Amino acid sequence: MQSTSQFNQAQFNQAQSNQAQLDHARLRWMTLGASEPSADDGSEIIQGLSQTPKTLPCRYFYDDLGSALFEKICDLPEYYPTRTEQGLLETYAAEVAALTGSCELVELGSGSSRKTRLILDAYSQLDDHLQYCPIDVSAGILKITALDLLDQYPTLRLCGLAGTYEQALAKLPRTTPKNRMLIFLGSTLGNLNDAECHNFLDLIQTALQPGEFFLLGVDLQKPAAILEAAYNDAQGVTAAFNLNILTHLNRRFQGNFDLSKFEHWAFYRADAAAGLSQIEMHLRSLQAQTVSLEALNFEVALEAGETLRTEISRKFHLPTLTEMLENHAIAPLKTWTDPKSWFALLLCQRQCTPGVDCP
Ligand code: AVI
Repeated sequence: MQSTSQFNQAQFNQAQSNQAQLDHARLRWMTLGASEPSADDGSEIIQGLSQTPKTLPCRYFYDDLGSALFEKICDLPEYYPTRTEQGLLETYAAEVAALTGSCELVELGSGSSRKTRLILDAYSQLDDHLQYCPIDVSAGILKITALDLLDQYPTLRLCGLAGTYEQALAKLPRTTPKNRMLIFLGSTLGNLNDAECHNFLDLIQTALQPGEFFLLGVDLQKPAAILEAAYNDAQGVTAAFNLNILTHLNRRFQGNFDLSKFEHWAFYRADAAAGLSQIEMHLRSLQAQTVSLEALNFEVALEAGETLRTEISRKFHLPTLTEMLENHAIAPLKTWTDPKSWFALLLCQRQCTPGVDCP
């Protein structure tokens, strides 16, 4: 997922009114891709709804309400990933910093700054002039985080990049001779399919020089009952989050999805032969219906019981993940897991590629 992170409407409004403060002396700001064709032109939606099985891009979860619902999910008793990763960072962030030494920190999908602060605190011990570059598609959210962090860390220099990972990684300025560390937490890697994952790791490989670092948080394979509970919480927050994608599409593309005609469905698909180990979230059509998205001049017919897949959330097997990273010249230096081995934090280092960036 391209995280739009976890903020509510009030914080978003505050960010808008904080616009004037953006000329802060320690802040550099870049809005990327304003002149490029929008990734939000609806073509991916038409494509997803025209294929079998039908799919929707999971980034449409994250309008303001979706982001607030995701924040709630992170605190649910059944949703263990956020608190488990946070525990790993509380315990090991200082060790990560000691292993890499002082670095320029670049966070992809900067998300809630709760986890970021643990990393900044650890690197502040090594460096009086920390440089932190958060990247997020939501400029409003990024501004809130930026101004908040600049307040809290009096010597921090911050470089906010509002845009997609692709845009930001391609244009990331080198402003310091320090090593770079790219940070990608929350197991958002799991929301990418194989091809997307491959493209994403290509970008990481290109954005790092040999010897530089990649800090990655991933959710691991575990019994189906634990996984399915995490995506079918008792309070129904995940169901509301899933259904909200339809509200977002209705607003964004003048659609007429009727939420009462869909139900949330999440299950774990483990198929060793197909190399699949993933939670799938779907919306099941409760009756035969035709839905239109007027702004896209598009109609889709759904059968009773047919589903729209809204998200995959892959659950990783560490040796397989290591192989995939190594295929992109990114080698894990050290991996930490929690006592139940539910979640992993990997500190990786960019290797040189013979013939490309080393002899
Ligand atoms: C953002 N992403 C890593 C979450 C996940 O677990 O795949 C999104 C989510 N979907 C349902 N609950 C949480």
